Amino acid sequence: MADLRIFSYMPNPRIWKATIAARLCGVSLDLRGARPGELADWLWDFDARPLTEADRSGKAGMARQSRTGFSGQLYKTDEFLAAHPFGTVPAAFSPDGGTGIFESNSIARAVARLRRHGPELYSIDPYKAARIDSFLDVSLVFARDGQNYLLALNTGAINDIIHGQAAKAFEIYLDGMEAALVSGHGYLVGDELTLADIVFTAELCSFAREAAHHERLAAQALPMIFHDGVAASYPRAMAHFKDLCARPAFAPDIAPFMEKIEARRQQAATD
Ligand SMILES: N[C@@H](CCC(=O)N[C@@H](CS)C(=O)NCC(=O)O)C(=O)O
Repeated sequence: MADLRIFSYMPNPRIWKATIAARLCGVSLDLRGARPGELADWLWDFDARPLTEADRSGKAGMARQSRTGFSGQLYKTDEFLAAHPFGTVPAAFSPDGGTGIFESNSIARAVARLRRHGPELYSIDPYKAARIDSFLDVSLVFARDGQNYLLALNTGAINDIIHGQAAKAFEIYLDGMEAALVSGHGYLVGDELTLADIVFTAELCSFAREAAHHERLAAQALPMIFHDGVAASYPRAMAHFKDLCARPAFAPDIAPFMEKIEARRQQAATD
């Protein structure tokens, strides 16, 4: 039996926080899910699975209006909503299904706490652990602005106000990360890899998905925010990101994804 079950659409940079930590710490994960468009045809439950005809006809009460990132109805069981009161994915569960863990940063913390070997990604020193939390909190604030931006790009609701808010959020986030790396210790917290670095990497990957919408941006004469030139403004933060992306625990999730993003950026540059 796996140490933790996670239900999500895939690929999803938010679950990479957990998968990267799990590779480093010897934690076993049971990942369940499908591509984003397919999750409307799944039963959202501890025992998440594609819907059967019986699910659809016999349990209409499970159909709930989606709120963020999905349109239409999603089939969530009462048990799922008891474990996940905000009804979101990624949704993690203890092996017996008794405990729901939501918010991708908290799921990553759970993995670090379940550590069997390897690095202490969520320090045993209370001050350091709290500092890691500080980075996770600013990352969540950034993620929220990034999510608004990406959803607006997805639905075509993008405008210069939403773009401006995302650009500001990106600048504030990277300014802080650049400043944190000035100390020269090589990591965001102390001189070893922690969840702060993992979450930072995953959030930048998430934001990088704007490149998939370069045509929509171009149609409104809006520039890409996370473009190649960003490295000149934030050399430490971007070097850290690049270094982490290439590491063995990160690359299985990130390398294929960033290759596609890079191709989109090149395409945007030549369009
Ligand atoms: N901050 C959350 C974001 C989770 C979230 O917003 N999930 C959306 C998909 S992007 C969702 O599950 N929506 C379900 C619904 O609309 O009912 C995290 O990092 O886990």
